[in-house]
Amino acid sequence: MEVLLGSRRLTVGSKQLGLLTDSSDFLGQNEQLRSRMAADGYLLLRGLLDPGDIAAARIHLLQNLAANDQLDTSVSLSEAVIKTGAHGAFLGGRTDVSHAQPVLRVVEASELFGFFSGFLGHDSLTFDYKWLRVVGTNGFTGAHYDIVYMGRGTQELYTCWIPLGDVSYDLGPLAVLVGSHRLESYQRIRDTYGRMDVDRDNVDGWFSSEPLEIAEKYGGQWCTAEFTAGDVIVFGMYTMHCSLVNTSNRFRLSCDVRFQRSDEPTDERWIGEHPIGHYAWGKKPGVTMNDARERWKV
Ligand SMILES: O=C(O)CCC(=O)C(=O)O
Repeated sequence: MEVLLGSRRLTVGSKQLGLLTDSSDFLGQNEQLRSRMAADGYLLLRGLLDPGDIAAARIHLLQNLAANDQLDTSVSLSEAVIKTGAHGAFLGGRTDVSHAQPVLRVVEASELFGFFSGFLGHDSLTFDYKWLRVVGTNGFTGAHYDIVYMGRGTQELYTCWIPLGDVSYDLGPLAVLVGSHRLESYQRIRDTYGRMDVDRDNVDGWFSSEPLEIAEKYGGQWCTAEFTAGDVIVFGMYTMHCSLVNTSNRFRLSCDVRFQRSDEPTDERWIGEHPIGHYAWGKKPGVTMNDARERWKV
């Protein structure tokens, strides 16, 4: 299967783009899950969530997109075919859409709290802000560490990426740069880019929009997978990740959420009735990542 990673056309299952390892068999075995996370930087957990709940959240979102004239309604709504001229949207926040009951039932599912409480060895909490994404044709996310967006609380914070429906390769699933969180060759990136805060520093958030460039220079392997409704992938703040390019004519729907121990400090931007979010980032001309990387020598 050929896919697009940035501008590079790659074969899934190759040296440049491997397959994610499924850790679902370890569910309930928290020591094993922690070792796997320490080694790989991520956990792919298939079937953690109820596919029926995912379907209900998906329909809710699709109805909203249809009402906003974003979908080709000559085909079944469930296909999420993009209306000519319509684009993707970032529907993140604590909004009527992200906090509608069917969506909340997925992104704050008891299975997620149960998983994280076991994995973290303590009651868990989740940020009120939800990163709900509707990704259109040619849309993708560049390679980055999440710490640059949400690093003001505990560093023992985890992202959980939840596809709202099946995500085949052509829809642009998540990809992870295995090794980027622990290899010595990434130390300087962790010590420079990894200490950045986009609101404080007003630098681009993506380390690169050409993910392969990073692996070629610093090592590790990009890995991805097709996702089925109910699957999730969990990863830490220093795991470089991105998405493949959506090369289809359908929207890719997903939501990424954050979990941590409830007794650790939280990043105030993402908590509360009206999370303030990125209050400064991008509000005035900032530093490009190219300039920042030149300065950091990475
Ligand atoms: O869904 C995407 O395209 C990107 C998701 C992401 O960057 C994240 O989950 O942290």
